[in-house]
Amino acid sequence: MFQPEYEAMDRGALERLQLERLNDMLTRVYGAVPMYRERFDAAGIAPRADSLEALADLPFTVKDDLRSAYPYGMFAVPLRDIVRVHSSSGTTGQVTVVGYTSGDIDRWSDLMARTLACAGATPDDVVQVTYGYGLFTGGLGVHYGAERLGCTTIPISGGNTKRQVQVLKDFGATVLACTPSYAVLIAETASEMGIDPRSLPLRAGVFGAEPWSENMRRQIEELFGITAIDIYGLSEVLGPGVASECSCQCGLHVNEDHFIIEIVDPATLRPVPDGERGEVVFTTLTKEGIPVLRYRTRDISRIVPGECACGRTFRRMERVSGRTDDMLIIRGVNVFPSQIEQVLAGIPGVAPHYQVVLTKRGSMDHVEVHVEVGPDVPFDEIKTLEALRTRVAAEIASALAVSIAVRLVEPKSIQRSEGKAQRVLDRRDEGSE
Ligand code: DLL
Repeated sequence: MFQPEYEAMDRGALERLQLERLNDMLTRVYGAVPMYRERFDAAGIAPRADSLEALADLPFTVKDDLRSAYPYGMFAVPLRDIVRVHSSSGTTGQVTVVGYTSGDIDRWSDLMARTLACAGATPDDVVQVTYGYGLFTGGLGVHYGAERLGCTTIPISGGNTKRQVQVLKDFGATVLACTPSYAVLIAETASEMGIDPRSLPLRAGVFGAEPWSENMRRQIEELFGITAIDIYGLSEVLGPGVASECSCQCGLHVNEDHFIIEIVDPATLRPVPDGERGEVVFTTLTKEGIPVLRYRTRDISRIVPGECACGRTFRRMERVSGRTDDMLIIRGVNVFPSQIEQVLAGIPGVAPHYQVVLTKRGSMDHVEVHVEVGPDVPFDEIKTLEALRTRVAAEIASALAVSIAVRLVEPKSIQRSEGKAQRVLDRRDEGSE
């Protein structure tokens, strides 16, 4: 552990620390952020919590609040105290901007050092940081953590996949940090270059920034011969470093000394009991630049009940199955792309590249999953292909309890991403098929 004095803290002491930090945070946002002051005043409530349970009665923050305050309206300190800005990827609309004080950068570095240590990294490791550097939080976030832990850090950023492979090999990287979909592309590219990905010195990967399934994890572990660790975070709350798996791979420990996690029912917005799925909500306790109170992430997860064998006392959240924005409702059944991925990644003959394509057929929405066949499947053998298509459709129908049209497509025809993969393609406004 990087900071056992916090990571393995007694729960009672941790909750006292959370409450103290929560009240400090409430005082700060009430004093400095007009939106919060107005919200508390309008509701006639004081910016105080007498217990952690009282948090459930305080106002939420949503992405639109940050958009309305674009760019700096929700900062809680003067701009001269902000030493860095980042912004969210803007996949669901206008980007949002977040600011960090030097204290925030310092704490973020510690949290990312924790994350890497949680994944089993030590100062002896060589970390290849393939997340994008720039406004995206992934690159610089992992970078500062790797340096804080004392690892040898390779700041290669994303892209130029052949070079990634060459550097992995020549610089002897032992830990790879990138999105899981990019990890698959790196493995494929290595094979095309005549380099067996299993022959690389890599021993672990810290993958995140997009939803991925357990079967995809096993595939990546198999492709490279490594331990693949899930890391989670979002720019509005910090960036990476909010929660991460340990080597038990049984849920992501939330850094509860810096964030309070709640899981709420997206319909009633009331907290659900531990173990039940719902929308993840975070309150930052120590962020100075842009603290957020009860930020609704739109990510779906649940608290994993019980204690973890690793000795960390921070509660765990289950891997995020998807975002409410990406959830499809197909004939009344809620479906996340990651559930489709889980099925596909378990079927031999199909590659781990897929897209869910939405179109219009007359006035009806039509959903079709496009799945790449593996390189070893003869794409011109109609019978073989039809048998594979039928199997994929049947396995999806049995796992998801709803049937979805499946189209097999040629190897390499689905667009690859060097960052977050686009799993849902909405073509409904391109006219009827
Ligand atoms: O993706 C921060 C990050 C960078 C996390 C590198 C992990 C590694 P944003 O661009 O603001 O920040 O996107 C945040 O990405 O709300 C989730 O929907 C999704 N996401 C992030 N990590 C995971 C994960 C970064 N491990 C949004 N599993 C979040 C599933 C994830 N979804």
